[in-house]
Amino acid sequence: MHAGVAPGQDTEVDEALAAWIVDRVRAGEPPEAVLAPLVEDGWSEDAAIDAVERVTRRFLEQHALDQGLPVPVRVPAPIVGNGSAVLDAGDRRVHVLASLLHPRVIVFGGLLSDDECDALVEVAGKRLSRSATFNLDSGVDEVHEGRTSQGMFFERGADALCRRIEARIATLLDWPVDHGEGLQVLRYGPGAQYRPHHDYFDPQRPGTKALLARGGQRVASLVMYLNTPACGGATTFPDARFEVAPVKGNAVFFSYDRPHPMTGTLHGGAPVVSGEKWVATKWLRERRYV
Ligand code: PD2
Ligand code: ZN
Repeated sequence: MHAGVAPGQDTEVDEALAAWIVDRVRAGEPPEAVLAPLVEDGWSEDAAIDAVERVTRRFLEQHALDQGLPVPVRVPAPIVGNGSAVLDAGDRRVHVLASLLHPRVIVFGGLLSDDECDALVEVAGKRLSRSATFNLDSGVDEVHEGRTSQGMFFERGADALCRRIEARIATLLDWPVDHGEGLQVLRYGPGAQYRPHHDYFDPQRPGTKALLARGGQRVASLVMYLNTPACGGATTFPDARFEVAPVKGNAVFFSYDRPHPMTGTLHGGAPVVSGEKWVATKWLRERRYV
């Protein structure tokens, strides 16, 4: 079968075995097919999984470095067993309405109740100001014609409602509450939009270092729709030619395992044609966000 594994041997992976694992993974073999021969050779299932994950991660890291690309990191993801359409988010069951592997995008149904949406709009509505964009060259927030919404930030854990939603998101995405930024609420009036952008911080820009010191990169975004606009306001993913219609209580999640356009997560908020659009955005960081 392959070299380097003696029966009963548990966690040692020699070069020949590592090369065999990488070959199988690169050939697109499913995880079971890579694990089975190891288990047959006397590995425990846990040790085999650990070895395959370790070798694969090391290969991906080296491959990224060789290509001059940022190294991929672990990202938030719902625990989806057997393609289930309903997920347990702790205090609420959330539907999976659509799922794309590349870019990694999931549309959730019923993440927030109508009352929760209304309450966020009510509280945030009193504290809105014109949305700014952080300029990574100058290090200051600036108003930008590509972003014509109004918005405000809650501190993480600001009130009972924020804490409840944060805990639900943490359960749904299997990512600790303390790795998340506070909720941002945005209001788009007629004609307002958010031109396509990436949510991660560009590693090449001078202002990025200071932002990374507070919890590392952003690795995922969750845009929750707090109302259903009369017309327009979809969240668009131009690379995937995919757009998500804003529907009250639903949400679109996307993750990016490295700060690079290859993740395909360029996205924007299309102009609102009539009515208004309200969203709450949650950004998740690699590490504890302080
Ligand atoms: O409101 C949206 O649809 C949207 C689109 C793109 C929000 C964000 N980005 C964001 O908050 O980052
Ligand atoms: Zn965005």
